[in-house]
Amino acid sequence: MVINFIGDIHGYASELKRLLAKLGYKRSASNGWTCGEGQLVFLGDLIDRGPEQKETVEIVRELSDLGHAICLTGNHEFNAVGFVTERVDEPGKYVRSHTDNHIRQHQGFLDAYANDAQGYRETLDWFSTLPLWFDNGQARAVHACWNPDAQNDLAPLLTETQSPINRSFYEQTGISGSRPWEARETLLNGLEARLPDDVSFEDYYGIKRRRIRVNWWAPEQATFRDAAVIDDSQRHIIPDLPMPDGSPTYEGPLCFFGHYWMRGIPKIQHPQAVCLDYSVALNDGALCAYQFRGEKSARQEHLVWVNRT
Ligand SMILES: [Mn+2]
Repeated sequence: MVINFIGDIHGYASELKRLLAKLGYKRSASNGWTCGEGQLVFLGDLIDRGPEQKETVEIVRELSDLGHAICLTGNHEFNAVGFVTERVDEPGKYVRSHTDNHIRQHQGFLDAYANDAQGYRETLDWFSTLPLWFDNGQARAVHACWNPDAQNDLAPLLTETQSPINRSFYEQTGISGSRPWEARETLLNGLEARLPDDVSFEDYYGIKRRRIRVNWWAPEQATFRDAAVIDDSQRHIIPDLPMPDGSPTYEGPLCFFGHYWMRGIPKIQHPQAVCLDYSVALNDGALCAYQFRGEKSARQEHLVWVNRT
């Protein structure tokens, strides 16, 4: 059994086609898809940022419809649906608010479907069915964070295959501060921890922060500084204070995730938890996959990637 897990694409369809070709998947106009070994699992974030968002969606959707692929939802697919889903707690507002910043982040996607209202509707309908995580007993995947508590909290809103039962998933997880909202944030945007009262730091952009993104997979992180997901060049700005509840460590079957904008040459950082997001939307980024063949620990030689062109 082979499962090819594929990281965040963000509208870079050319890189996706090159990566798929490396994995043995190629499409010709006359014969359709020639497929590689096994199955594909996309880790979400197909859209926003890149120049070929519609084509990216079309490729992944076609492979899914043919039964070759499963596509998980990322925070960007959730937000695309949330952008047109009215809030039940504040009618007239949307689950993904229409701030200038949110519109700017999403404009490329809206533009891609500007002359295709039907395609836009069908794409959002498809996004709204995408599962939140994958687990076949030997390997697991989620967009940002594997978290059983959050998964239990969302279970009433999901089918047996972890897809939203209907739009109520988007409504309930769109109620700010609710348990479903927190759970969905954890799975799709990652785990965060609040710094002690009165403690804050200024991030790279000079914005005052009271929370850090927690590295939920690495073992033995005693302090906020150790546990923060941040480039090592910036790590010194995080307070070096103990985390009162300790930090989580991932144990279990091999788990694949994206979301975290890793930089540099793709590498296995933890034997059980593998990030496949290597920032293809940046000039020096890469689109990365992992070929899982049933092994218990991740192997560097199973990583496959293409660099941005
Ligand atoms: Mn993401």
